[in-house]
Amino acid sequence: MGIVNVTPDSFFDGGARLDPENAVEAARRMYAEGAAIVDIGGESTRPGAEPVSLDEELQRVVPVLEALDGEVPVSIDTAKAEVARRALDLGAAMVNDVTALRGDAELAGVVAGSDAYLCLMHMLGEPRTMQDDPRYDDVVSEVASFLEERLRVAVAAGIAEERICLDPGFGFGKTVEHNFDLLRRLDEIVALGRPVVVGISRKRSLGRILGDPEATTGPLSASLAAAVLAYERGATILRVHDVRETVEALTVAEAAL
Ligand code: 7PJ
Repeated sequence: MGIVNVTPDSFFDGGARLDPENAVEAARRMYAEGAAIVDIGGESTRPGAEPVSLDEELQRVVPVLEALDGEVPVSIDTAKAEVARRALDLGAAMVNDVTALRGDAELAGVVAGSDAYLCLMHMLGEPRTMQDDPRYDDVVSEVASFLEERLRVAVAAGIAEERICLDPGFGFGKTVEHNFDLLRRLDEIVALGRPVVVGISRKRSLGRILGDPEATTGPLSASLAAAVLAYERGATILRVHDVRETVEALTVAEAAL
């Protein structure tokens, strides 16, 4: 899954893709490089980010989806029912909701009324404050219980279980240690029985484990190591910025699995 942020404040590309043409070009390139799907998002969820209005989010993503016109399989990264509705009308195949259906009471119905896939992600707190001293007794079992509960909620709302994938939410209310506990014990998330999405690409925990306590991003090399480990431990979808390199790394990993 290639990442296309249509935001002015992405932690990784600094918002270089706010121009719809840049976003469209990035989506096409990622697809050509081997991404199965591209995740298009108009709301930044990086640590400290403020929410964006519905109008603003629609203005960011709708022109990109219109221009792609079904050319590339798309996941819409949103927690808003109206954004999801518009994106699904424009051909999106998946809804990636970092709130796991806790953000907008109408989102479950929109997904249930479509044939879209849904990604449910774990987050402790909300983006504005989630990195302020997150605490768990056992991060892996708490994330697993949360995802199990959100899966039940989604199925009860009429979304077919076969269309749902789960994501432990690396960096969303987690310390470096929490993130590495989740990667080490990813099998416990995989054991929930649904495809697991891992989004660790370029995240700050990677830069911090390399020795920079102030890092706000991580290098490609570290992202590839994490992707290969996650894949080997059972992840199905890797959400990444560097599609070509990740496809190469995973192709090598697959050949030896
Ligand atoms: C994730 C996400 C993630 C899912 C972001 C970034 C930060 N969606 N959206 N999983 N991270 N499902 O682009 O790295 O880890 S925003």
